[in-house]
Amino acid sequence: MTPPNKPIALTRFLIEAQRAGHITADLRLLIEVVARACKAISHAVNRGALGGVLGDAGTGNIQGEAQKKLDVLSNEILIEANEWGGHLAGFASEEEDDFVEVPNAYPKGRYLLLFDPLDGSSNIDVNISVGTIFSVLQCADGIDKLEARHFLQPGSKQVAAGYTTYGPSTMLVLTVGHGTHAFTLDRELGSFLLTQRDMKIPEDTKEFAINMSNQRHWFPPMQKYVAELLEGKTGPRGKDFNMRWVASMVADVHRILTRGGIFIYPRDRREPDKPGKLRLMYEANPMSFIVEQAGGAATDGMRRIMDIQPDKLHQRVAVFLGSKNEVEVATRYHREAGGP
Ligand code: AHM
Ligand code: MG
Repeated sequence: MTPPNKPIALTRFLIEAQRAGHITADLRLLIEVVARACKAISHAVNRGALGGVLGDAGTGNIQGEAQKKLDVLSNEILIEANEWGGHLAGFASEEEDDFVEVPNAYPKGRYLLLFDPLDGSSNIDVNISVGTIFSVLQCADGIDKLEARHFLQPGSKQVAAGYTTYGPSTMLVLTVGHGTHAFTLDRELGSFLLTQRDMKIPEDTKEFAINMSNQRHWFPPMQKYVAELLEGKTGPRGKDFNMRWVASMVADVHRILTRGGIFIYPRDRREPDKPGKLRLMYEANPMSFIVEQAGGAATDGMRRIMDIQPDKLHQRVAVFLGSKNEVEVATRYHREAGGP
């Protein structure tokens, strides 16, 4: 028997989850392979300038964003690691125009893997934390030809979600629908060790995360909500709020999982046809699953994010997530105003 204080490895955690009936053997393999790919990405991120991986790739993605060399490399690492295992029917990535099929040379499986290979990549060149976000869905049975519509499932259908943060230490945070758990990469052993079981987000908070430079573009309910936070103790909220914004969603969400807070990327007036900046399938859904499993909440200001029926792979969404009571307050302001 392992002594109670000795952290267990991800492999053992997953085998126990399989024995408990929480995951299938294929899903276990899938998560292990994703974790292995994240170790390779962590290595590349860590090497930084020494690995010649900093800077722009000179290409753009379908959303018109410039790709960093590490965006492209991380995307390749995730696809190459997962395509041959036989557990996947296909991938969808923030860095790919369309979904990616498993090559015919390999057997096909029942899962769909969606990811943002390197989120917050504008932070790479300044040596600030970045991360990988992933989501796993099940593919409908009996499909001859994989199509984009097979991926278009609400977040409530996710069977697993996680992120890896490449910060002072590399951590993997994972849910398979039975709590949210954190693993820290032991570089000497080369394995992720369970360092926090059942993370719990405090229900109340005095900390918010938003890019304040966009304030002039916000709609009235956002203006009102944040103005009241800033009024502090003498304002209607009756307490002083602190603000943090890393501009790396994984880092901001990790802080919120650790000590509470609310993360907001609202819809604004800049691009009226796009509801917010963040992507539903690669960012908002997996983070919402992780946050809800830790006792937090996630909405788009009006609805629970995981109830949204996607109509496009690269769909964007407004995001309010974190401490349950604070997300409720922000959501109430939007509902009372009738949107957006
Ligand atoms: P990316 O996927 O292109 O890196 O964009 C997502 C990132 C999030 O990690 C972060 O919360 C947000 O963009 C920051 O946006 P901004 O620079 O507008 O503050
Ligand atoms: Mg991203």
